[in-house]
This record gives sequence, structure tokens and C-alpha cells, in this order.
Amino acid sequence: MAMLSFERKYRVRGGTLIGGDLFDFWVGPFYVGFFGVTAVFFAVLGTLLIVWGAAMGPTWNLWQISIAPPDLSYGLGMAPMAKGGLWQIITLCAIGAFVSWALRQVEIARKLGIGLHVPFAFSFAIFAYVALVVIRPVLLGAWGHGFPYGILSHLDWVSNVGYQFLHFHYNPAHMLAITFFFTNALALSMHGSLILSVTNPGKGETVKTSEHENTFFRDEVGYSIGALGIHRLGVFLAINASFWSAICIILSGPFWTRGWPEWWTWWPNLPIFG
Ligand code: UQ1
Repeated sequence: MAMLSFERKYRVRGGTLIGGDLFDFWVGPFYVGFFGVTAVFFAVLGTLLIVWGAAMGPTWNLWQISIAPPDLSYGLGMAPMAKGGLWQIITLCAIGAFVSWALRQVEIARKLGIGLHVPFAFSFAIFAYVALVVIRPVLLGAWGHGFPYGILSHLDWVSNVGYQFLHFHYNPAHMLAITFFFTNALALSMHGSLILSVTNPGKGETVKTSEHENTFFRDEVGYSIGALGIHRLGVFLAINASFWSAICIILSGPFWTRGWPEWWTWWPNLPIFG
């Protein structure tokens, strides 16, 4: 495995969060680390438990396999394996794997002496998942409010929970989340295409630089956010998309139980309308 020249300097022991030198080495291109081991442990165990759940039936059709959370009657207690206990342990494995992955990112960043922006951003994705399978079920008093682990079944869950609130698009936090997702796609398409446009000039032309990038957008919209700015904007849009997704589902049920269109009656009820 070829090493970049700087890697020889940075691929040294130290910077770990716990365990000292334990697993503080690389396997090929991959940094292992204590949290690399825990990430693989939780991921493999969780995957095997999903296969076990699939083997319990009733189908091997990949689209229809589903591991359901416990019945609402189990509340926040543990359920028997075949009745949602599997879902509970798989959820623990998933959170264990995701958090391990984030902590491994922290260790790699510390070794490199770079900022913790990657694990910070990734933690918003973890928050969105935990909001669905832990925070909201706990606030509602039953693990049965989590979503089932299946390709089609989780789509059915989203549809059912959405219709439970009549029209989810009237959820103001959902509106924010969607707006951030769409704007994020707009920003990345603008950025990706801009970078490709300057690195792929016409035949015989030289590769262009940031002056051309800035000038394109100044000519087009009168403003250039800059090479660093576009990445700040990207992280801002991306973490807000995940954040408001989490907020919109935590609000639905624990803090608002009626249809979301009804929430907007505060507007026509303002005293200025008599
Ligand atoms: C931009 O202004 C810029 O700075 C030169 C980039 O950096 C390479 C970009 O990728 C993009 C997309 C823009 C334009 C963005 C806005 C918000 C005007």
C-alpha cells in the first residue's frame, strides 16, 4: 500500500480517546483503533441479528423482509426476541456502530491535527436516527413507536405516520427540513458543476482557477460566496436538513397530536383579524 509522503509523518501512535495503544494501528489503508473494532463488532452483530430475524420468516423476498419493533403493549420494557426484542437489540447495535464510527472519525481527525467538523456533521445524522427510534418512542412511552427495519415496511411506516397527522407537509419543521434538503442539492450541484467546469476546459485550454469560479457567479448573480464559503454553506445546509428532520418527527406525537394543517389556525386566529 503506497503512502502519501505526509502519511509517514501522521501515521503515528497517539491521539486516541481511550485505551492508550490498544488497536492503535492501520490495516492496509484503514485506521483500526478501539472504535474501529467496536464499530465492526456492532455492525456484524446487528447484521447477523437482521439475518436471524429474516430467517424467522415469513419471507426471504428482500423487499418484504421486515424486523418490527415490539407491540405498543410492551411499553418501554424489553420484549421477547421474536416479538420485537430482536428490533430492540438491533437498534442498540445500530447506535453502537454509528457512535463508534463518529468516535473513530474523532480519533483520525485528532491524529491528523484537523478540526472535528466531519464527526460534528455526522453526529446530526446519528441524531436524526436516534430521534426516530429512541427519543420519540421514549416520549410516547413505547418502543413500538419506532420504525420497522425493512425496505418496504419502513416506507409504509412513514406513509402511515404521515397520514396520522393528515398532511405532514403542513408541519413547519418538516417544511424547514425539506427546504434545507432541496437547497443542499442546489448548492452541491452548483459547486460540483462549477469545479468540474474549471477543471475540464476545452481542448488545448488550461485548467482554470478560483478567479474564474468567482467571476462566473459574479457575472451570473452578482455575488460569489468564495471557495471556503461554499463549503461552510454546504455543511450548514446539510446539518440543518438532518436537524429539522429530527425536530419535525419529535414534534409529531409528543408535542402535537392533531393534524398538522390545524396547527396553522394560530394564523387566522391572530387578534389583528378580529
Ligand atoms: C461560489 O461563489 C463559489 O466561490 C467561488 C464556489 O466555490 C468554488 C462555488 O462552488 C459556488 C457554487 C459559488 C456560488 C454560490 C453562491 C451562493 C452564489
